[in-house]
Amino acid sequence: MLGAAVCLSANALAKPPGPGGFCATYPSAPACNGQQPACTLCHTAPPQRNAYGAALEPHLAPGAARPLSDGDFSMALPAALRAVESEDTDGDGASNLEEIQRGTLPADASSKPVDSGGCGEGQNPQYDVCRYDARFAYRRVLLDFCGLSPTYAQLQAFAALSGEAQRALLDSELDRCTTTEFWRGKNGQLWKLAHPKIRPVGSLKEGEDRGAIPLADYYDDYALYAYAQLDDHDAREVMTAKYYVRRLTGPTRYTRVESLPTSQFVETSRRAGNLTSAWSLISFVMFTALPRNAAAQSYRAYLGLDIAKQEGLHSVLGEPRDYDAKGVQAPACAACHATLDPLSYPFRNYNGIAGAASARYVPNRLELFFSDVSPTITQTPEAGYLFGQPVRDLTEWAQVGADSDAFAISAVTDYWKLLVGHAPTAEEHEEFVATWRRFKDTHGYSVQRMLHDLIRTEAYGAP
Ligand SMILES: [Ca+2]
Ligand SMILES: [Ca+2]
Repeated sequence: MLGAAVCLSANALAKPPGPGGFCATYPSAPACNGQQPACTLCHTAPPQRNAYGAALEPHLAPGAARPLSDGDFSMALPAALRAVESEDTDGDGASNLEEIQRGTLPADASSKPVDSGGCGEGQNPQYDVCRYDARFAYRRVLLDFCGLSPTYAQLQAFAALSGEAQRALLDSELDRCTTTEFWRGKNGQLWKLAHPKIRPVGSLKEGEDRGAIPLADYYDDYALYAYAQLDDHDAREVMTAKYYVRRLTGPTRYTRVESLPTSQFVETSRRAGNLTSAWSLISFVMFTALPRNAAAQSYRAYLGLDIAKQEGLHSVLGEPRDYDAKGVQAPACAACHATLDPLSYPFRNYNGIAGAASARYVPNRLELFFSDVSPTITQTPEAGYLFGQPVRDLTEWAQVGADSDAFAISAVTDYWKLLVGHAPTAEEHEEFVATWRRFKDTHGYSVQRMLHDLIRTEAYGAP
């Protein structure tokens, strides 16, 4: 999708109000975990419906002329959802309602609720199966955070402790291990979490480990990411920081600095953490007039929403305006671009690759460098929309994003995948929601405190 239009292959549209109407009807469904279900709940790719979407269709305002307006669709959706609750659309033995409530897919027979059977006593003499097992958690903590298995003597000593002493040792070992190079050092666990957000390219690396065509030093991006995850710092600052972070070695430390004059060039008032790092602008804006790729990458990396997978669509009325004449008003494109284009406008003055003006905020950038792209390109506003909410520029975009549930869900999901081993399942839904809510509402976005919660979950500590 590099700068190009995101177009769907079909000739009509999914209904933007669909996910919202679904969550209004089933607010406690796992798919509505503080965000909205993907369009794939009802569609293969919009507008083609999957089996569940097809079962709903005849119940949507039967007899009314097609296509339904968004308003008529919204009115008719709750009754249609209820009308097919008792059906088993995919024939997997679980009703649609049961699947919705338990977080499985009503149009996919391979996704169905599993009863956590086999949790009786004596199934596994080594571990307390189906219940939190502190010895299992202890082994995991040392492996996941220190990169070492406990010795036999350590395990014996742990087993001899009281339950309370075991919990205290788990906490202190977590704190000790997160100071190791394995966790926080170059290419350590935190850096691995950052890879898909930063998307490094060795040949373009400037500075340490310089590549053949050095364009920007993305180790600055790793440093800010790691800093925001450590030591009770506020994890949101990966998106909102107006400062930079320097990495010191032997052992690795991260320290906040107000500027990095040889590698970062956006003035303080225009900074939005890693969204405006030199590397993000060089590699995601590149040569494009309207930086859709930078917006989509930021949305995916920090808010967990992938527009190419129909996630996080919040259509803005009257959009897309197609200021750069890419043809995004074609029906098959408009479904995504009504979200993506207004998401991209706040990037309009952030320059990618352009000689001495590279990786800088340039007022009137489109007027100066891109006026020949289309007759209307210079009308592109700097104000845009995130989650359907107006934002005046990229710093506000970043703040609204960082404060959203989507940010907390995405940040905790990263650690859940790393530590539990997979994205939260339907069975883990309650523990997962409790963990991200406490991260947001109780822990002040401290990853360190959230990790102490996470190692206490059954998802982590039940063998
Ligand atoms: Ca079913
Ligand atoms: Ca199913």
